[in-house]
Parts: sequence; C-alpha cells; structure tokens
Amino acid sequence: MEQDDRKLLDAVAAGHIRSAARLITRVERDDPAMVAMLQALYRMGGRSKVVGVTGPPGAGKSTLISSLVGHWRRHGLKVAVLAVDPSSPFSGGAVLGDRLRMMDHSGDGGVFIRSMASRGHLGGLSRATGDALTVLDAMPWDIVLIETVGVGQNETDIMRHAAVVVLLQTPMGGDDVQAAKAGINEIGDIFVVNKADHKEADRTVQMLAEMIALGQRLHAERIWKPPVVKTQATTGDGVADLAAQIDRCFAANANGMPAALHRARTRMRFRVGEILRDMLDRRMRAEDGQWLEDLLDPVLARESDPYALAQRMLERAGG
Ligand SMILES: Nc1nc2c(ncn2[C@@H]2O[C@H](COP(=O)(O)OP(=O)(O)O)[C@@H](O)[C@H]2O)c(=O)[nH]1
Ligand SMILES: [Mg+2]
Repeated sequence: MEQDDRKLLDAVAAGHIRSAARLITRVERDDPAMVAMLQALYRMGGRSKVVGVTGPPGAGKSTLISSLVGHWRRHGLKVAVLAVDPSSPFSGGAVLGDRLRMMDHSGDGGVFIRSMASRGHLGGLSRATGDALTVLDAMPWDIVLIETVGVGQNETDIMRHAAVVVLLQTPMGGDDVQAAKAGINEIGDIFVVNKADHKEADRTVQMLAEMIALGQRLHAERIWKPPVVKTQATTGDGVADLAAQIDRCFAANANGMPAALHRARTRMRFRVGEILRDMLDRRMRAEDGQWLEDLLDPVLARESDPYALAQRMLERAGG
C-alpha cells in the first residue's frame, strides 16, 4: 500500500469526510488498489448500524430519510446516507442532498450524503455499494442509511447489505395490496406506510398487519415480528416512532438471537459470492482476456464447450 493511501486510511478512521468521499469515488471507478484498502477498512469497521430503506419510486424514501436524519441529529447521532438509484444515476442522491441542505444538516459535519452511480454495469453496483459501506463503516457514524428503489433483483441485492431493512409503501387500494403481498414479507424488518395524509393509509396499515400476522403463523421460527409504522415524511409525523422501531430491531439482533447470527452469515455469504464473481469478471476482462479470446473458436466449432472453458478458467484463476 502506498504511503498516501495509508494516510487516507487514517483520515477515514478519524472521520474525515472528504477522504471517505475520495475512496468511494475510487470504488466506483473500480480502482484495483482499493482492494488492499478495503481489506484494512473492513477490519477497522463494524460499529455503524446499517439501515436499508427501500420502496417504489415516489414513495417518499428521500423525504423520510431526511426526516430521520433530522431526528437522529437532534439526538446527537452521526449519520451517513448512501443513495443508490440505478434508474436515475445521479438524481436520487441529488434530491436527497437538496432536502438535507434545506433542512440545514449538511453543514454540521455530523451528516454525510453520497449517491452511488451505476455507470452502466448493474451487476457491479451491489458490490460497489458493499465496498462504499465498508468505507463508511470504518468511520465514526452511528447510523449508515442506504436508499434504493425496491424493484428488481439488483435492488433486492443491494438491500442485503443492510442489517435492518425498512420497506416503504404508500396508501393503496385493495387490489394493489393483494399484488404487493407477494414476496415482500421476505425483505422487510419494518414496514412503513408513508403519506399518512392519504385516505387509504389506515386501510393499508391494517392489510399489511394482517399479511405479517399470516407470515408469522406460517413461519413459527420467526422471532421478530415486523411492525407497521404510519408516517408523513413531509411533516415528520411518525418518524420518532419509526426511529424507535429501528432501535428495537437492532436491540433484538444484539441480544444474540440465533436468527440474527443466521442473517449476518447469510449476508456475508452473499458478499463473498459477490466479490468472487467480480474478481472472475475482472480477470476475464483483463489478464485472462486474450487467453479466453484464443479459446472461443474451438467452442464455437463445438470441439469444446462453454462449461469446459468455464472450468478451465476457474482452475486458471485458482493457480
Ligand atoms: N402528501 C405527502 N407527500 C409526500 C409524503 N412524503 C413524501 N411526499 C412527496 O412524495 C414525492 C416523492 O418523494 P421522494 O422522497 O422523492 O420519494 P422517493 O422516490 O421514494 O425517494 C415528493 O413530492 C414528496 O414531497 C407524505 O408523507 N405525504
Ligand atoms: Mg429518492
């Protein structure tokens, strides 16, 4: 590791925001020298509470996050926010940044906000998000929030980096709730019905609660029962309640529940897989690129096959 990089690590550990921003930019650029840095950063980290906030576009995630940040700042906590919006590479974070500036949190050094851009390769976005979290987690943040749009596999992958996942819904009619039921119980630790000022809000809360109760009956092994919180992000109503539920969820995890350890192991297994796929991908693009090129024609001529080639590639990577 270069001397300058060592200095950067020390600065990040001390909470220097601009150094962290520089490292995250290098993560986004796929700088190979970051691997050694990330190894050191990972070993330094582990104190921040990582909270994921997900939900459909327009549900109010950015508004709610800025309200939550305000709540935590008033309690003296330091908060970092990572906005990951593959659908609009820069706007998600920009909107959030504007909101926070409006609320006057951005100047106080206790808040850091950063948007992650996909730069075209969606597969790597979750890995890059994990790396950015590794940087932030090595700093003295009490809470690190990730905002991402909750549609599609890639976004679900991003939520796997969070220890506690908040799933945002907006008030909806009966049919929409039926449609939303499929699958969402798997990723939410806390359900939020935002835009409580809309008329269907109570009905939506009720239906989500029923859906969760059903899920609990079907899965007796689940100890944590996801609460449903009603918020109005624009006014801050319900935000203190949401913050309390987030605390409760971390406290439950910290009590050494086997389920929490199981989830931490699942997250780490996923992370290792993500890094491994990325390493192989890089090799294919870089040092093994020409080697692979030369072996494609025999496969096309059916003298070999893609499985044999993949196997050889794996053996080569191992050597
Ligand atoms: N009426 C109402 N509007 C809200 C509420 N929360 C957010 N909004 C509005 O919903 C729109 C989308 O909010 P935004 O936070 O950008 O959503 P995101 O795409 O999920 O991040 C904005 O115009 C917000 O002002 C709420 O509680 N009530
Ligand atoms: Mg947003």
